[in-house]
Amino acid sequence: MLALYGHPFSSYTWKVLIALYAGEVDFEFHLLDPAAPDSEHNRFVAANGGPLGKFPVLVDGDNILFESTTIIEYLARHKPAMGSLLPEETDAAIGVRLLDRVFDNYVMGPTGEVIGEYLRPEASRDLSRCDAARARLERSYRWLDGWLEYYPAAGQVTLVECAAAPMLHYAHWVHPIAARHARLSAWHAHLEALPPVRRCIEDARPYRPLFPVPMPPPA
Ligand SMILES: N[C@@H](CCC(=O)N[C@@H](CS)C(=O)NCC(=O)O)C(=O)O
Repeated sequence: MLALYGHPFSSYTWKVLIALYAGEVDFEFHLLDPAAPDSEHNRFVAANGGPLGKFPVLVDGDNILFESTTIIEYLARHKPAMGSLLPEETDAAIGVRLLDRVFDNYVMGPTGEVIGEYLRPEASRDLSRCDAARARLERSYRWLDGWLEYYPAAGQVTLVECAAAPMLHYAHWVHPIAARHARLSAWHAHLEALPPVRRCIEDARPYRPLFPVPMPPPA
């Protein structure tokens, strides 16, 4: 059976969970404990999560993979129920990979910068870095709103939705998606209502007090 090491509050863990839930594939979830670096699960990730011991990590028999995008590509190619996560056709697959990069780099990137700043001791925070990161997020929102004019917004779950849902979820907490981005607002609501995403949101709810940025998260 597949095994996934991760944490229910982690955006990149969600990304893979959404793929697994959408494909209705059986797997074991190995919960990491941020407070117990010496636990068996944490040590496994430290040893197998790449140079920096990051999660999620997927285990499929002898294959151990890290990097959420690579994990999803692997699942799409090796698990028949999950083939639709990545189109077979070359150019369609390139388009999906491009958007995956946009969500990781230009949505989660600045979101992580804001979160990272608030994780510093208050005396050493530089809130001007948060303003700059939020300005970059705003540019990403504007770009995505334009892109959505051409995207089948209510289509099936692919790598695009797996990346978009968690990254927009947390981005919206640090810099709310304004109503003027009408297509992005509507798509964000659509993503949050998808059953695999709903499940991640509910499973993460108990961990919300860990979120360091002082903004009441929307429901
Ligand atoms: N590019 C990686 C990013 C993974 C990542 O940043 N994971 C975070 C949790 S969301 C993590 O491992 N944090 C703990 C750490 O950095 O030590 C991916 O796509 O899987």
